[in-house]
Amino acid sequence: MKIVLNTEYASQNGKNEIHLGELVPCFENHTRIDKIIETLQQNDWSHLEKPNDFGLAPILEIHESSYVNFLKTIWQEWLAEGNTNDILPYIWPIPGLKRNIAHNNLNAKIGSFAFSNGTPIMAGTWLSAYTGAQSALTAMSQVIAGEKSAFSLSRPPGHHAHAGFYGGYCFLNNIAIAAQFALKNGANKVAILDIDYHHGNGTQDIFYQRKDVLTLSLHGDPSTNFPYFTGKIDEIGEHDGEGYNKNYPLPDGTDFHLWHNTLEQACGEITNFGADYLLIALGVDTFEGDPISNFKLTTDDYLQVSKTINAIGLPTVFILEGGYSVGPIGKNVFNVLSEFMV
Ligand code: Q9C
Ligand code: ZN
Repeated sequence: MKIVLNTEYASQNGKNEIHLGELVPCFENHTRIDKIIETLQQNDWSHLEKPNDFGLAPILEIHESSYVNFLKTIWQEWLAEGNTNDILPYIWPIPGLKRNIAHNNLNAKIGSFAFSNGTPIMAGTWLSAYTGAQSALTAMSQVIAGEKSAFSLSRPPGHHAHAGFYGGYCFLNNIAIAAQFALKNGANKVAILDIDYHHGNGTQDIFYQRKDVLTLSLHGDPSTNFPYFTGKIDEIGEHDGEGYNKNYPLPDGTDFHLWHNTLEQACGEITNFGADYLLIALGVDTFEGDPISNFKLTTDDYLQVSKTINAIGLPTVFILEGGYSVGPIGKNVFNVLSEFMV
């Protein structure tokens, strides 16, 4: 397998988010990747590829240009008004308020491009997110070129990002960008399997009306978990995409037995679909020690996850998403990749 490192992974360096009514240090921080790199090195895997630059075009295949422009320019606009702290949205034009995304006030504009408040923007955000998308594209291109598997080792994550707004620690939907790139480069169908603890709302929405991308997500039931407003079982896609989105919400406290049975169901769907490539939104926030989640998977359980995904037999791209228990994150990720690490 090839592992591509987002060389700008530390440039996103937010200070705080609100957690249970309190300002706390961001859970999604660079120590996550530091730890994964350390574990890879301890296991004699020190060769990390650098991302190639595919430019903006593959990003604009997925994201609205007004939104990309916002991400590129908002920090300079914020500085120009004399601000120095991270940008956090605090007002949103939800139904009932008049929606005007062309608003000139920065706070109004920021809320128009965001859906949640825990995702700070600072000087390095655009470079970090852009290079992360390039890492995903580089991993995808390796697999298109014949590698059996590749891993984009990157933060910030991507699966919560929609075509036109950010949130849930995500700015650019890396896995959607990579999937679309595969379709533009010869693939007829791709499957996206999201095993992060949280529903992949951005990915679902981006491909909701399409039948060339099967989107599947296993996650904490949105009745009690972020992102709350999406991820239910009756969200099955629409128009051409009807039947090509499947959600597997699981109850709080889910253990490996139930989680893995569900994973096998999802793998069956992928096999029936007949994809050319499989893309995995790899979050290890399903780990029993995760500070913001409550599933019960253990470090050893991820070895079996690797076997089950490998048994599908498709060329596979892994894209890092969440996982906030920093101590064990390296081993947890390493174990998911283990069957592919040849
Ligand atoms: N303030 C990913 O795992 N809310 N995103 C958490 C604590 C946001 C998770 C509540 C969770 C987003 C990629
Ligand atoms: Zn997550």
